[in-house]
Parts: sequence; structure tokens; C-alpha cells
Amino acid sequence: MNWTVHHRGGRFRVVVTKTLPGARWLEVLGAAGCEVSVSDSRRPLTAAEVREELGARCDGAIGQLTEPWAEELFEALKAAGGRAYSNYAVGYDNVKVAEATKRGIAVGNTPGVLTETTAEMAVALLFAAARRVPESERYLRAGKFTGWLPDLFLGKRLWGGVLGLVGAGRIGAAFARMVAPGHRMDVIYHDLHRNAELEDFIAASSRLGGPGARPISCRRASSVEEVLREADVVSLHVLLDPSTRHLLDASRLALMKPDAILVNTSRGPVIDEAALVEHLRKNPDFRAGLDVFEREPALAPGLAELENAVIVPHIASATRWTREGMATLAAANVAGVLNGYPVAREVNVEEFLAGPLPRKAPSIVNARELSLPVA
Ligand code: 8YV
Repeated sequence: MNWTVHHRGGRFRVVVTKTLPGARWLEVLGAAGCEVSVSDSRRPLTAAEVREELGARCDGAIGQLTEPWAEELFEALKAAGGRAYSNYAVGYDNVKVAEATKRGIAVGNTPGVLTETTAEMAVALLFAAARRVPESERYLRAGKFTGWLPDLFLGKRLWGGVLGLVGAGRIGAAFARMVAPGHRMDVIYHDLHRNAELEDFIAASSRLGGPGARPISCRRASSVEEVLREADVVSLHVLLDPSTRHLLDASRLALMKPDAILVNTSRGPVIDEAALVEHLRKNPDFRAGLDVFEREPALAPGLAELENAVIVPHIASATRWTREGMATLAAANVAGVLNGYPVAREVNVEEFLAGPLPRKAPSIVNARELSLPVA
């Protein structure tokens, strides 16, 4: 593994543990007076490797979901003079924010820029699973298609069904907006908070109708179990914490319709993956579309052999625009904190990425705890 240094001689020193897409993020850091040390490693770095590069002098770091940003690394960053860290992700279950806060280190993430992109992957997984796209493609490529048949790869009709969300935040709501009106699906969601905006959107879409379109509804369920029982499609959009680890275990999977479709673009450990493999084996009409896995990059034994599972390698946010945008937001978080810019209350990412960068840190999750100025 090599580290490449950009903008040598800058006032600040920033360590970036993976080469990020695009050029803007490096421009942002350069303009903010940062010398940037970037790893070219294609495998996850160990804490020891990151610590070594932080060295004796480091003001900020941009890291990845695959790295444990906890006591050891924040202690090393603090000892090197560090004040800012940004995850290259919206989720930050790999970060012990309290350990950073304790040491006066700001923690950034990259919300907004991956909302629709991630929802699009949930849509892709849903339709691939419902209409058995990867399975039938494998059959075709294997030369098994010897003639049209009336019952070849019968799938599941989504039109008029019930769309279930576990978690109706930014990404969950975007997914529902993309699917429910066009396929005239009723929405049932479980979330700690009511999503009135989503409810209003579905009500307005229902009124718009269209030729022969049935009215559609959106209802907040009082429990996850209610969503699982009623929905034809269940898409997971929760963050990972102790309350959501193995949220879908064997007993909750058993509540779902035998031909339901389960989509997961959130975090792998939200599903007990071994239990899901068992459930998929026992219920051949049940389907799963998975972007994330419990022990990435490993898959639960048997999962890869199951035809009723559609699996992709954690790429839900992987469009060029989004990944370049994530890099710019992460860079702006670190550059903003180091330069003493205020933290944005909310950022319009389209505007933030298109124009000259506002002199703000776009998303710092412990801004209040650190009493950083907010604008
Ligand atoms: C990325 C993600 O795949 O943002 C997140 O929380 O899971 C995805 O956008 C990942 O973070 C890349 O590091």
C-alpha cells in the first residue's frame, strides 16, 4: 500500500484512507490549506495502519465504514493534533462518536447526496427479485432456454400491493415515493417519528390517480410486526444500533407473507442472515434483495446458492455523481471545521455541489455537543 501526498506544505495535514472518486474533494481540501495524504489500498485498512499514517501531526481524517473509528483511532488523532473526522458515508455505526466528542473532535457524515441513489438500488433489487431477473439471466446465459413456456419464471405482481417500510426517513421515503404512486401500492410504515410529508405525498398521488388507477393510502403502523404481516414488500431503512441489530430474526421473518419480498439497503446486521437463509430455503416463493450483509464481505453459508436471493456487493450509493458528491461533502466537513466555518443546519446538496462551496461544514453530527457555531 502506498500513500500519495497532494498539496504538499499545506497549513493542515489530512489523512484519507481510500482514494475517493472525482477531483473536487481534493480541490476543496487544497483550497482550505490542507496537505492531503491518500491511501491507494483496495482492501480495508487496519486500525494500526491508519494510526501509523496519522503519525505525529494530523489535523483531520476522512475514513471509511470498514474502519473502526473508536477510542484507539480518536486517541491517535487527538495526540497528532486532530480536530476533525468525516466518515465517507451517511451511516456511522463504525464511529464511536462519544469517543471523538470526548477529545474535542468533530465527526462528519454525508447525508442528502445518496438519498435517491440508494433508494434507486432498493427499487432495482425489488424488481430484480419480483421478476426474477438475475435468476432468469443465469438460466439464459447457461444455454438452458430451449423455447418459450407459459410458466417460465413466473414472478410476483407488485401493482396494487402493499409496500412496507421499516424506517421512513430520507431514503425509505424516497423509495416509497418512487414505487408506490406508479404501482398504485398502499404504503405502511414503521418509524419512531411520523412522516407527515410522505403521508401528504401519497395522499396527493392518490388524488392524481390516472386512468383506471385505484386510490392509494399511507399509514403509520404501531409496530414492526404489523408492517411485516401486512406488506407484500418490506424494505429496511433503519440505522444500525443495538435496537435494530437482528430486528429481522427467525420469529419476525415467520410473520411475513410466504411470497413477500424483503429488501435491505441499510445495514447487514439488521437481519439475522443465517435465519434468512433458512427462511429462503423453506419458502421458495419468498424473495430477498440484499445490498448489505451481516459479516461483510463474507456471506452467510448457503446464501450465494439460493436462487430466491438477489445479492449485490454494498453498492447502493455507487453512482458517479453520488460517490463524487460524498467525497466533496466529507472534504467540506473536514475543511470547514479546520477553518472554523459554521456548521450548516441543513444543506441543499444540489446547490452545495454545483456552485462555489459555501463556507460551511455541511454535516457534523456532534456539532451541538462540541458547541460548534451553526448557521
Ligand atoms: C457506502 C453507505 O456504500 O453511506 C452509507 O452509509 O453505506 C454507503 O453509502 C459506504 O458508506 C461507502 O463507504
